[in-house]
Amino acid sequence: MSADHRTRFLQLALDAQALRFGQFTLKSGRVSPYFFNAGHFDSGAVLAALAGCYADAIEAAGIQFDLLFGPAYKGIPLATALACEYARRGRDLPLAFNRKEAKDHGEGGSLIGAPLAGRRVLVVDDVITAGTAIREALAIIAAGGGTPAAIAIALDRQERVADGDDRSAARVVAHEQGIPVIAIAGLSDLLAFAGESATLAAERDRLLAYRERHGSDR
Ligand code: OMP
Repeated sequence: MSADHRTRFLQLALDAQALRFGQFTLKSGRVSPYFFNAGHFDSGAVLAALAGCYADAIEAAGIQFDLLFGPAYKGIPLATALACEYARRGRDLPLAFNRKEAKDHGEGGSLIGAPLAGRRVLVVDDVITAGTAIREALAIIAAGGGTPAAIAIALDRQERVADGDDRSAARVVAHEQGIPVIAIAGLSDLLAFAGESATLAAERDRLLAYRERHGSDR
């Protein structure tokens, strides 16, 4: 039996240097002791292993959906790898993504791939901090006539949606949209993982201090 998808994912992210420790200024302006960059899942074997982690997390959540959507740019290879993983597991799912640039010739429009209309859409993205990127993706799906079924992300940073509001961004998005947010792992899993690793003791302390300041367990 292979390890739990959380542990497999965190080890994979560290090995691929998709998960790094240091000092990083986030889109929100918060200064974080860690950063998750899904662009470092940059080979076929690594993406295939990552897709296995997404599929396990999604299966454990037991949700119903019939199309995979990868928001540009980072979500595109993630949703594509996941579609291949589902095909390997015996389920051939339609796949769609968007382009960021407007196009006025050729096939036109900002949506590429299978039509969204009338389908229950699983959004596949990398990370949620304050929820801004995922809200943009949901608006694109609604404009395409799809119905969001759930959001699958690799990492939930489990941060407060705003200073002074204790709720987590993922929880607020889930509540607003009435759909689940499924994460392969969250900051709490990263803390547990770091707690079992002698080499990550100092990082764990910095993660704990960051969670104290910006984290949410609601
Ligand atoms: P929100 O839009 O605030 O949810 O943040 C998600 C986006 O932040 C991602 O799509 C990235 O552009 C970026 N980001 C990361 O990729 N990794 C992190 O660990 C943190 C962030 C971030 O800036 O918050």
